[in-house]
Amino acid sequence: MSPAIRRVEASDAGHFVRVEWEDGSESRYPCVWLRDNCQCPLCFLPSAGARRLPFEDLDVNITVKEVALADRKKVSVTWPDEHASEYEAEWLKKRCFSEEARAEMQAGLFLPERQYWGSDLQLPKMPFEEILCNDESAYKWLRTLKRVGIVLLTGAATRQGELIKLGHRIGFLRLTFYGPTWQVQDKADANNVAYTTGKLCFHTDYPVLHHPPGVQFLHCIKQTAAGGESEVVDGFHVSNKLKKQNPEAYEILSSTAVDYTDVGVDYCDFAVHGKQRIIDIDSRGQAVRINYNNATRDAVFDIPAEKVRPFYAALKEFNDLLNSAEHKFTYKLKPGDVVTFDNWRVLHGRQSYPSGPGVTRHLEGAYADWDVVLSRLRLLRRRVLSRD
Ligand code: OGA
Ligand code: NM2
Ligand code: ZN
Ligand code: ZN
Repeated sequence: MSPAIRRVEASDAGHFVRVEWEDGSESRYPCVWLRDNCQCPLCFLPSAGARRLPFEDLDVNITVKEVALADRKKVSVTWPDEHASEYEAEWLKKRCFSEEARAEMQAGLFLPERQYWGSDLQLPKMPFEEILCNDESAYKWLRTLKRVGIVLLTGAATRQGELIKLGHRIGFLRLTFYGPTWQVQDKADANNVAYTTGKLCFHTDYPVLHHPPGVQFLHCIKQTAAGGESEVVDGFHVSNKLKKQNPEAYEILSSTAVDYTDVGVDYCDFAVHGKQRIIDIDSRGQAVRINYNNATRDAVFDIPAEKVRPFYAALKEFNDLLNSAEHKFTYKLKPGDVVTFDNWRVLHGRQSYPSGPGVTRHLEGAYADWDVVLSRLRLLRRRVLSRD
């Protein structure tokens, strides 16, 4: 149901258009924004859903000449140069500048809701096959992945290539220097600590990249009898705890740029260097990405010597909280399991396992970007919700 308009008028010396809705509420639209977002074919290309109007042609001090209401569903504006614009009621309503309306729109676009967890995690599980062929299941998968940060898919085949199917399901995978997909197994002259039988302490993958992969998939093809258990921890939940318990440590970790390095050969040769804050925060101080891999943290450290020990002390506090029994969740992947998780939020690790003759444990891994995953989520939501 589109909302009806009761009245429109120019206000603030023609710098705003005021819309009074049928329910008595009102919205105020700045004229520069209205002119910028004229929907006429000269100013807007509907087939691309994009603006044609060059910024150079926009008068940032523009005022309306005339504003009128057409059958309570359309606002028409005439500008001083006689250019005419029309705006649908529903289009305007969605773009209302009130704090509540903006919060609602942003929540719908970016799904910021978080369900924090600790050792009590009820690991969400769904059949692999189902999310490939059923839109509702795929939608639920991605919603849960965003809200909880981890979903286990079960019943995949125990051979390579299953993650390529997941890639096609969302759109495409993220290529990195380790290849389109990569094989986690014990390798001679390993180019990464992940490719040994050693323990992997809690980490996020690839903080050396300035845009680390948002989502990670790990498909268990073969699992060792002894060892090799997986561990996960909610990095956002632990960050909140750290902020409360030790604001100084939180301040250090959320402000110090840490150098990361990764040099070697895999998909092609690489010499990657990057800088990241271990706890990345938004303008309100909330953690939005964890960038922490102790293995690739560089010996090069671009801070004054006096600040080094306080930094290590802060990291120790964070690392201890990550590893506390209260926060970490332990499980063991079975062949055919695919764990999918938010690599910006969830830190993961694995127990060591005995090095065997031959390959005793084999995971195939792949990355995706949150932009791609959220894009698929929005399209699935539209399809699923318009069905009933
Ligand atoms: C990795 C990793 C987990 C595992 O390859 O980065 O975290 O269980 N692997 O081997
Ligand atoms: N692998 C698993 O940051 C990292 O080096 C994570 C990446 C090798 C693709 C490991
Ligand atoms: Zn126009
Ligand atoms: Zn990893």
